[in-house]
Amino acid sequence: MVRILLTGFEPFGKSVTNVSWEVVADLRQQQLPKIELRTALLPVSFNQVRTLLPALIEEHRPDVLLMLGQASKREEITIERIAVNMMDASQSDNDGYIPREERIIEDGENAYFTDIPLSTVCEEVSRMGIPCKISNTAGLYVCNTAFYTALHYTHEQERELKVGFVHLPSKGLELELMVKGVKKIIQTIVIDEENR
Ligand code: PCA
Repeated sequence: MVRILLTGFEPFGKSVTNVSWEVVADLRQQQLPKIELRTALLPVSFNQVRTLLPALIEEHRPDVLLMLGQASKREEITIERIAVNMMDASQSDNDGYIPREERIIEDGENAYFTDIPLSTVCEEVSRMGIPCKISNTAGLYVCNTAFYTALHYTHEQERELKVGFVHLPSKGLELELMVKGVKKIIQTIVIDEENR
C-alpha cells in the first residue's frame, strides 16, 4: 500500500467553488487499488499553509503528498516542476493579506524541484486524450507557498516523502476528465514508486 495525501484548496477571489477540492471530493469516494488515500482541504492563506503543511505531513506521514490547485488562466492539467522561495500578490488571500516580494522561509533555499516523474506522468495523462503539460512556474501566490513549504520541510527533515503539485483549469475541461487525469497521475506515481 502506498499512502497518498491528496489536498485541494478552498475557494478564493471571486470564485465560489474551487475545482481542486471538487476533484479531491470526487476521488475520496473511490477505491483506488494499492492506495491508501488521505485527503485534506487547505485554506487560501499564506500564513496558515506555512504551519499547516508540516502539521499534515506529521499527522498523516504519507509516502506521497500531491497537492491540487486551481489556475484560472490555464487550459490543461499542468504538473509543476519547481517551487520558489517567494510570495508576491496583487490580490489578497482569504485572510486579507497581500505579500510584496517576501521570502516564504527567510533562510530557505531559493527553490526546490518536485520529486514527481514529470515526463512519465504527463505522457500517461496525455495518452488518455486529456490535455496535460509540464509547468515551470506555480506562480507566487498561495499554491506556490504550499508547494515550497512542503518541499522545504521534506528536505529539512530528510524525509522519503515525494511532493508534487498539479494546477487544474477552472474552465474548459470537464470535471470528470480532471478526476480521471488526477487518478492517472496518482497511479503513475505509485507504479514509479513500486519500480524503485
Ligand atoms: N489556486 C491559487 C491558490 C489556491 C488555488 O486553488 C494559486 O494558484 O496560488
